[in-house]
Amino acid sequence: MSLSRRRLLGGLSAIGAASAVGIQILAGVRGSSSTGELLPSRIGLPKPFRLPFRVPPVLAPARSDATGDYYRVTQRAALVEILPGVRTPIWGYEGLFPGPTIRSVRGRRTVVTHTNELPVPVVVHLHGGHTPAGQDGFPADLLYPAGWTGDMMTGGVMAHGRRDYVYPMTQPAATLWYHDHRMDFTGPAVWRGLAGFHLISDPAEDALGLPAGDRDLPVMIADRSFDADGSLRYPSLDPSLLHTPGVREPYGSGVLGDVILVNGVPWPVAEVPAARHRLRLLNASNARRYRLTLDPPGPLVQVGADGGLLESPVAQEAVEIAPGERFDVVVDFGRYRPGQVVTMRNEFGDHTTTAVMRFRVGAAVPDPSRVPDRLAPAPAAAGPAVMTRDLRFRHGKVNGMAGWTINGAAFDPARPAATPRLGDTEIWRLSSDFHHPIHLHLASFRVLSRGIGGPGPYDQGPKDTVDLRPAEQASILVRFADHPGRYVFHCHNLEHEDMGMMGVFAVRP
Ligand SMILES: [Cu+2]
Repeated sequence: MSLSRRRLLGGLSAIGAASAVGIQILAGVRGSSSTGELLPSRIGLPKPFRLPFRVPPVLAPARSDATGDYYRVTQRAALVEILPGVRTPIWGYEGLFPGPTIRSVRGRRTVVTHTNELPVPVVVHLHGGHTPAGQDGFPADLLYPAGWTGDMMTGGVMAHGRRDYVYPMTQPAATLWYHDHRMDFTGPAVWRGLAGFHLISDPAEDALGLPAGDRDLPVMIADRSFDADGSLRYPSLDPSLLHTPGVREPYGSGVLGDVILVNGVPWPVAEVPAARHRLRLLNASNARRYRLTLDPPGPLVQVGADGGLLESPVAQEAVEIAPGERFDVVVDFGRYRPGQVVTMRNEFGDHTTTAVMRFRVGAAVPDPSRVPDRLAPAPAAAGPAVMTRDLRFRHGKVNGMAGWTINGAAFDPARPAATPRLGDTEIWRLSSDFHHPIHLHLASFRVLSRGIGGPGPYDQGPKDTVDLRPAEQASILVRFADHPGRYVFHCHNLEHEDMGMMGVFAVRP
């Protein structure tokens, strides 16, 4: 009785929000698993499963000392081949999409010196990092290109040409990623290629015996669309990405591409020996959600979530993954016979977006890996929550235009929506109108509940992004433990983020 009433009310409120903005948002949400609108490519697309899977190169440190490792990354424009025989201009870390993978070891400080050779300011955010505020990539802390003569934004910390991002790396092993986070322009900048993996390992994880080395595969899934000239198609109001933020309607609900890229390759094929592999699944799409399954069916044994290892492995039949989320899974290709083809599908897709990638299983080989029943200790008991905050993520007017709001307000870098005290534990009750994957910087959290039920099957372990579905409420338990200062939380549908759906929390020392 109460459940159906809740459902009815939830449905009504979603319709109410949509009717206020007309049919465009409804079109992006009706019967769909993502909030967004398909932007079709205007160029012939390759057949899936023709191109080899590749792993992004691992960046070597420029130098190391007793306590840390020092890296250099230049952000620059480049021409790359994504579609066979087609040149595509991108913006990339080291001119690559995805950027090079950075591998940190827990306890060793990591310093990344970023040089900006792009024609716009940039901000680097280490997504999932427990990072001091000044190093976190606050959206107004801009790194301008050297010799910049254009407008300058006030209210943030600025740098010219290059700056260091210093990461203490005191947190547990986890699959993190780094990407652009400039206020108002994150969506188009990430779409053009500014995203890469940053993996943290630690001795406790190494000792587990999980698949390692070339059986530990980062898998960045991102949808994109291509224009007739081979460029990445994106509906920016201002393609210079300098003055007017936002996208043309009907794409304000989110931009969905029709090409599924895995580590920058359309629908690739990986040759894998018949042994267990660890797949570090990352959804780096702007707005698309995926429901990933294997065909023929086989379990995706989840060992980790956004912020690190689960306490125990969980055999998932499918993985539902929203923008910003990571799922670490182990797939045992030893279950298949040599020569067999295993396809990773997206059950939320249609037409070209139902396929993700393929594995071709090779010969049986010795497999020393294992998936132990215990992966990580139970999380330290957080103190009792000192308060509960309600945060409502909804469509709304932003500067008189259709946009996205938190508790009715659009992003204002100068006005914190929350001021937790360092060390405090709080409950945040998040509610949605449409799909909103909500990401908190700085802190990992645990999902306590969804609606009147417990956490969902994809909410386990340490999280930094929770996938809210339309007209849903989730409660999360978060401890603001590591650093004081000014951080953001936001929807990781990047079009929503750019069009207002971001807030500041300031951790009081
Ligand atoms: Cu959103």
